[in-house]
Amino acid sequence: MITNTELEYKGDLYPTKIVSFEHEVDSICFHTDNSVILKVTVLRDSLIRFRFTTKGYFSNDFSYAIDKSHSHGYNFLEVSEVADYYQIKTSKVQCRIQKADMRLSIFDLNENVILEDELGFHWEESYEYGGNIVKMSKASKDGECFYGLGDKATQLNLKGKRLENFATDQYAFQKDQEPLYKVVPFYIGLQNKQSYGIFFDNTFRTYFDFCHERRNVTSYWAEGGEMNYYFIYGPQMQDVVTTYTDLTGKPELPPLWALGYHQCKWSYYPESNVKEVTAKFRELKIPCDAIYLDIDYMEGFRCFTWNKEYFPDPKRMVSELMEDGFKTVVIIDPGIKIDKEYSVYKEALEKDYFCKRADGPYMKGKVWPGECNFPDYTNPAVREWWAGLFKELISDIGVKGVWNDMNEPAVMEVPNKTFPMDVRHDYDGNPCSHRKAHNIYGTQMARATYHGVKRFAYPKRPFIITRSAYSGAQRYTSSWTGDNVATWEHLWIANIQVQRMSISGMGFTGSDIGGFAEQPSGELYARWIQLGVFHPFCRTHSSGDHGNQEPWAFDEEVIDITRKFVNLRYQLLPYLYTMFWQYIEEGIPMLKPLVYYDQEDIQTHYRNDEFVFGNQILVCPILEPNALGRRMYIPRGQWYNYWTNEEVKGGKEVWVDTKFDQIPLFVKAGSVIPKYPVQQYVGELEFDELTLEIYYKEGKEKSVVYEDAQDGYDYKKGRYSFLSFQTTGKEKELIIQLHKEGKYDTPYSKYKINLIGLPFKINAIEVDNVKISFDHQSFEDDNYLIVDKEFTELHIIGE
Ligand code: MIG
Repeated sequence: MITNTELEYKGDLYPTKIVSFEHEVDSICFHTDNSVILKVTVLRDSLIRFRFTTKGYFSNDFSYAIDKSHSHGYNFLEVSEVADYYQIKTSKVQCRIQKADMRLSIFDLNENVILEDELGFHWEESYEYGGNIVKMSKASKDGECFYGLGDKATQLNLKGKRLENFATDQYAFQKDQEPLYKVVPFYIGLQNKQSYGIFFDNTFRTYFDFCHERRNVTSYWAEGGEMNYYFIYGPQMQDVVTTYTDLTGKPELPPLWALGYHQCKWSYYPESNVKEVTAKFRELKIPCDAIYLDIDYMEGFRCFTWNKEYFPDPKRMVSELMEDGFKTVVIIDPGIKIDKEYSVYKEALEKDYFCKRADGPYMKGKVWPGECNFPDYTNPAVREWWAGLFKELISDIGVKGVWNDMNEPAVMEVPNKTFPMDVRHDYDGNPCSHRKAHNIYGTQMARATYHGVKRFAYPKRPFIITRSAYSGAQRYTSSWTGDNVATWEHLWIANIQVQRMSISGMGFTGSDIGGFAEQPSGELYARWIQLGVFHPFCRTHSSGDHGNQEPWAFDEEVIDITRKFVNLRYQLLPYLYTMFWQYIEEGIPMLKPLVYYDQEDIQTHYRNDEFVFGNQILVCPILEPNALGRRMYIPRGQWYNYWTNEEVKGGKEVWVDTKFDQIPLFVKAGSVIPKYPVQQYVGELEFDELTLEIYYKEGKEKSVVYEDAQDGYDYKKGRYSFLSFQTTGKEKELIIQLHKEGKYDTPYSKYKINLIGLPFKINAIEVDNVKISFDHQSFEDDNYLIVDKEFTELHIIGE
């Protein structure tokens, strides 16, 4: 294990002087005297890969994280040589590699340093395991800030922190606890208002030190494998994140119901209990789309079996739930019970699909079912077999989603909580030990699960959720933040974790609302649901050890608050779906931390609590008991208080009054916010109007709305509806121009338009240059207009 002295370690080795180089198409290789090779590959003008070997040759180039369909190709590439260094120039950056020591530095085209090696690449030979402990250090200036790295339970800006990436089942984790469930070795640096990113694609245990050990040094290292990293140039953080997300991949659209509210507990059983819970949601009129079955639905925790005493006829139950709008999601763990009578075990044994120890025996570990063997999901044949196991659950029984847990992988009653490190893995034909495969194990399980569920759910879309993940897992699965605790501090943590996941490419994430361990007060639960409805994945879950955590476990007031906020989420579904579409199309994070939203404004660099939901709604949770409001920062621009419609100018810290049934919410001036009516589940109602809430702004603003059939794959053939609204506000008029694309005809025929913040009294309204009859009185009373959806220009004219 590497300790704090990593940078001072005397036995560290360094590249010596460069003796030759060769340039082939997009790659340039530099060779040193002591057999180090640096291969620089220009993938895009703003995306450069650096790969080092100390052996004199490179091993097979293989990564689970990189999406094979990522965009590459550059506009400009020039390699040149001067006395002291080589220079690689693209249309965005120039990279200089010093001849004497292979240290490199990257500049923008105006000669501003973006990132520069301190010691640069160095390594320590690992006598214990073979190979190297590979290390990198970069110089860091005062004022530089750092973001990213996935699920870390610490402040958003990572400056001053040292973090560890080793997927771990971290029950009831604490603030600042390391390591956690997920591994995203990607960070964003922000220096001088310029952003860049580093993705260190190495699945061994990795560490990142952001000016913790030494004030002006940032370093990262791994216990094995290659020093292999990607440099991403911004200078906008937006561009860094979209480039990273493009490189590691984007998901397909989830079914719209997956963006509804989900209810979970460990565990709902027997069937009558499941039905009681679902019926109560309908009775109390709290919308809900999914109900979860945790491990007790199985026969002795054997995956792909049912406890027939609790669930005598799963197919009937699942279809009855479905009739009432509930999709059933079931848990599937990686541990397969060692049991000669159990078909899944027998088959895997016969086919030799379980992980083995270095000397041959199958890896054995205790989890819920008792002693288990574990499929090697890094073997493509095993993944294919695993996918096939979902046939009955999905095709026959009608389960709609699968929840993968314990896939760090977690093992009970052993000090390291996981597999022994000598366990062997196929690693898609690159055999290795668990040291290399550990961090990727959960992702490969979720990947196999995804392919199975997708195959059998077709032509509907699959839904998968995982606890462990490595970069790129977003292509297959959503995720949650694991076993949190019902405390106010954990509400703060959840808010940051989900924002951080969002800018780390894995946006479809949420926390266990209310907390998994322990019991929240009604107040804490209410504050958590008020935040949770603004998280891409929205599920209440609890361990069930301390009583119930359904909304009705709390008093009337909390039930009403829950209903109010879940209703709001269901109204905002078209808005949420649109941001999901921007995520899958362009890699744009669904939640935008303030620093991402406006990096030029240094006030945002250390903010944690506020974030922008989608593009136009500013959310700030209440994170303390007994609050009558809170202080918060409103980013630059014009905003409206969602509750009062009062206008506020941003760029300052303000106090916002709120009642218990509110949190600070602001809408960006000029926005067109689409809303559906409240439904108890997605698709419950047919409706003829799309509500548009239009917030007046002097000047222009653009808003978009994406819709499709809400499930299935027709959207990939162009059957979607994409509306872009351009609003232009003037002193005495408001113009709304609408442009449509796509072949999907939305089922409604009208817009119900709500005009907010008009600074003038309406005199006349024109739709495509034709005056429409307009009843002042009814507008004053109800405050909305009904307009046929086919318009292209709506003109509101003041008196
Ligand atoms: O060892 O399946 O994080 O959500 O309810 C505990 C039981 C196993 C941990 C998961 C949690 C789930 C629980 N699981």
